Amino acid sequence: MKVDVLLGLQWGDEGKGKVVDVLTPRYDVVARFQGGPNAGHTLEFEGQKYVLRSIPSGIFQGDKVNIIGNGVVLDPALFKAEAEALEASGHNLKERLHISKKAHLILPTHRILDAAYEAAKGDSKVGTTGKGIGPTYTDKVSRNGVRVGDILHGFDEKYAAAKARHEQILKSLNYEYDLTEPEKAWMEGIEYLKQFHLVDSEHEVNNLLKEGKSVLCEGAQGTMLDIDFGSYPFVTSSNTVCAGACTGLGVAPNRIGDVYGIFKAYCTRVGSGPFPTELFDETGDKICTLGHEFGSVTGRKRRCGWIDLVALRYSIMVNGVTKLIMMKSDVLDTFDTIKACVAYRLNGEEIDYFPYDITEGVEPIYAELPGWKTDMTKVQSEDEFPEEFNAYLSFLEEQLGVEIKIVSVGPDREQTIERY
Ligand code: 2SA
Ligand code: MG
Repeated sequence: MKVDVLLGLQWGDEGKGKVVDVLTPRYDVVARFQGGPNAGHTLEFEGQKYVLRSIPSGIFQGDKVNIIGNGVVLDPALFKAEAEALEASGHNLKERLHISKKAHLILPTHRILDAAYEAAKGDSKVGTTGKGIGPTYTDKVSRNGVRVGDILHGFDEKYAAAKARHEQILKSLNYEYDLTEPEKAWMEGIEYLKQFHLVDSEHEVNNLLKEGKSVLCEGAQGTMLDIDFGSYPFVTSSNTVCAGACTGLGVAPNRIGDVYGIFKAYCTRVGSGPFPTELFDETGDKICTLGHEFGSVTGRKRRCGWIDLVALRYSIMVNGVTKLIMMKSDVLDTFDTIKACVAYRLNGEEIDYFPYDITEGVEPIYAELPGWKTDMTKVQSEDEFPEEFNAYLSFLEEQLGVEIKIVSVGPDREQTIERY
């Protein structure tokens, strides 16, 4: 069996939570491979809204195995809060959620370090989610991390050593903090975590594949936030691209099957960093309002702009996307004209590829398409698509070179149309 991967192709918040929830019934296993509580996957069904941060979206379907892979960073306190809320709404987690012993723990001091580093950056802040993501991955790579498996053996010493190191750094930064409450909640989280199946997830995933089980990997954030290929340094600290599923879960590259690439019919970004198609006018505000573009983790207003096909082509390339999924096209239902950035003008020269640096001198070149002016939220099948909407889809497919297989026309599970 193959492992399919679902990824965001823009700067996160493409609507992965919803799609994963639509796709999960087709898989036996759903796994997360990178990121941590900086993700916030919103799912809406039967009138209820849920936000998942660290737990895979397969948790809502009774019979799935859900895996938190080694590439994920886990905050036990936030995990406990998230898991208990799900348990309270009737979802049994303890049997169905398996956590890699190799996943790294976000310590209370990692969160404080995240804030301290941001404060020290002044005007060049990354605008992180403040969840301690960067410092935790830093410790992982510098071989100082504390892993989930450590809670079963020699934990106290490892924790104390890491904490002491962090406190030294915080002291040198003259950063004031109070660890009492966060540490108490965190230790409760550690005890709670012990009730779960802590596993060698690379063995588990490969054994499940051998048994003929199908696996869906659920990416968090987006390709443009990838530590290697994103708009560095305004990125997150993990590999959000498809290859991250291999390293973050222990599946070999030749095991990868379909790569689903999700994008919004427009573009958003939270936090700092370049965004060539960003709109600072009424159109941008209109997209923000109609699209409810506020972060699910920090509540921050998202920056909005037109779709950027130069960046999308780049994302499709580095991920090897085989199927595209377009989200939130209904947000554009009332627009007379819809713009799509097809090339950049970089220092006076027209380019159609994604350049090394997009911080300065990049100007979008737009194609304009007529809007469909139809309430798409009621549409139930592809046959009902207005002519202009079909023309928009064909235009995107031609520009991107991959077929758009799923179109979402509203927040509910039901408002998802498959194309053949
Ligand atoms: P961090 O906290 O170190 O990862 O922040 C670094 C940058 O990455 C951005 N970032 C995000 N941007 C958009 N969405 C994010 N999470 C989604 C959400 C979930 C998703 O909040 O709904 O789509 O997976 C996310 N996480 C990190 C952040 O703004 C910084 O620019
Ligand atoms: Mg989101």
